[in-house]
This record gives sequence, structure tokens and C-alpha cells, in this order.
Amino acid sequence: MTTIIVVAIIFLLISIVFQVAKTSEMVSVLKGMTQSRKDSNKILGWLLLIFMPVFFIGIVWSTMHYKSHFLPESASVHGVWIDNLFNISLIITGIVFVLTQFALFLFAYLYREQDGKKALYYPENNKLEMWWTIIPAIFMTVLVVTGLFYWYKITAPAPKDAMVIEVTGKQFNWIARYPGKDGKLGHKNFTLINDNNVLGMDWNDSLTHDDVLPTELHFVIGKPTKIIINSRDVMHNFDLPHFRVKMDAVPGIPTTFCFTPKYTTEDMRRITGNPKFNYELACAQICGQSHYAMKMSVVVQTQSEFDAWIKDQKPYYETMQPAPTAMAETVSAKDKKEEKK
Ligand SMILES: [Cu+2]
Repeated sequence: MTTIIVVAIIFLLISIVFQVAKTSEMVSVLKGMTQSRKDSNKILGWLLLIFMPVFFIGIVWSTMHYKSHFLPESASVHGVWIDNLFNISLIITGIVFVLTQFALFLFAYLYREQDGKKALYYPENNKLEMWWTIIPAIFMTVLVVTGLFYWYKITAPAPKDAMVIEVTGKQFNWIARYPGKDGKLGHKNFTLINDNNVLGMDWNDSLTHDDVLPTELHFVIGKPTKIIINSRDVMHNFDLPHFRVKMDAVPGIPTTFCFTPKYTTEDMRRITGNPKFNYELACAQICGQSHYAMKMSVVVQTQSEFDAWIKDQKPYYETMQPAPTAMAETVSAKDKKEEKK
């Protein structure tokens, strides 16, 4: 019912505007064109002047209204640097935006066509041009140089004690792999991928035997975490919005990102005031029909909680039925038999 009323009101408003325009057109024919142009300039000037506060109030209102949808404070160390840079850029461009928009609408009203007013011919002012080139250039240089400084810091090689996790994107979920007790990820080869071996892990490499493939990502608070990002099919994007981490997952070319979580899941629940808050790994690259559903839960916990969790995880090698070594033995026994024949 409300929709019908809203549509009816919009329709009525459109027809009123149409009728007013038609009437003013008829009046202008009667009055003569010059007077009509002056009148319409006057109306336009006033409309733009009224639009200015509506426009600014609209910006402030929409910002406040959607504030609850904004990302909370960054949950990683480098995320704070990114947020600061973002805020500085926003403040500088915001001031310029408000001043120029204010002048735009005000000037449209002040300098509308009026009797006895003539436009001033002002061909050039080298001093003015010099300043409006130099000042933005200084701001741009400071922003770009600071941005580069932080970019190199964020993309610097991971420290040696960093925890290494491999994450592979596929249509339409993520596969996480943690090295087991040996602390090393085993060798894998895409030609070995099948329903029983989702990452194509090479069972001849004993390092693969304790690798764990959990359904959730677990990070340790304060511990540098290096993610090796892969894709099994198309391009995906490894996106941890709460940690300000975003990196393409490219088939055949592993990418990496190292970051340090700052708040545990519990801390973040307190900060956001949402007891159900959970970190999430999303895909930020439209990768197909079910792209929207491509996500994985993320938990940030203390080292002891993490140790207890990883201890409970069964290596992927041991979850296979029949065990891969048994399969390999059967195959090699079969081969030997055939050789004998
Ligand atoms: Cu994807």
C-alpha cells in the first residue's frame, strides 16, 4: 500500500513540474524571450542556493545513518596505518570538496544574470595559477610518499618466526592448509588433484603426512602470520576486511601477505558490542555464480588456545579412506604382477 502511495505522489509531482514548465513557457512567449531567460536564471540561482544545504545535510545524514555498517577498528597492526592514511586523505579531500561545492552553488546564485551587471573579463593571473598548482602538488607528494613508505613496510618479507598458512581458493570455497608438527608444508602438484586429494598433495613427500586442512582459519594474537595464497581454478581474492588484508589469488602464481592480528575474536566482540561477532574470510573477486557464498570463518585466539586447537586437528593424510600409502602399495603390487607377466 505504502509503495502505491509513494508511486502516486512521485507521479503527481512529475505532472505538477510538467504543468509549471508548460505554463512558464507560455508566459515567456507572451513576455518576450529576454525577460524569460532572466526569470529562469533567477529561479535556477535560487534553486541551486536551496539545494546546497540540502546536499550537505544529506551527506552528513547518510554518513550517520550507515555508520553502523562501517568496518570496526582495524584488527591488525598494519591496518591502523592504512586507516590513518585513509582518514588523512579523506580529511584533505573533504575540506577541498566542501569549499569547492559551497563556492559552486553560491556563485551560481550570486553571479546569475541580473540587470546592470556585466561579467568581468579576467584573462590570467600567473601568481594565482602558481599557488593552486604548488599547494595541491605538495599535498599529493606528501600523500603518495607516505603511502609508498607504508606500502613497502606492509609488503616487506615476512619475519622468520612468522606462522605460515596456505589458503587456496576454488569455486566456491577456500581450502586452508596448516603445516603439522614438522612446521613445514609438504609438496603438492596440481596434476594429483582429485576428489580424495583436494590440493593435489604429493604423498611421496612425507612432509605432507601431517598437514592439516581445517574448515576454519585460526590465527594467534600478536603473531606475524604469513598467508600463501593460491587458486585452483579462476582468479579469486583473499579478503580479510577486519584485518585490512586483500590479495589476489591467481591460478599458478602463489601470492603472499604477512600481517599481525591485534585483537582476538573475544576482544572484537567487546569492541563492537556484538556478542555474535565473528571474523570472516571473503572472496573479493567476482569468480562465478556462487561467489557471494565463498567465505570461511576466522578465529583469533591466544597461543595456548591455538596449540590446543591444532592438536585436535587430524592430518588430512589420516582422514583418507583407504589410506594413500595402502592405495599406493596396492597399485605398485599390481604393477609388479603385470611386470612379471
Ligand atoms: Cu572467489
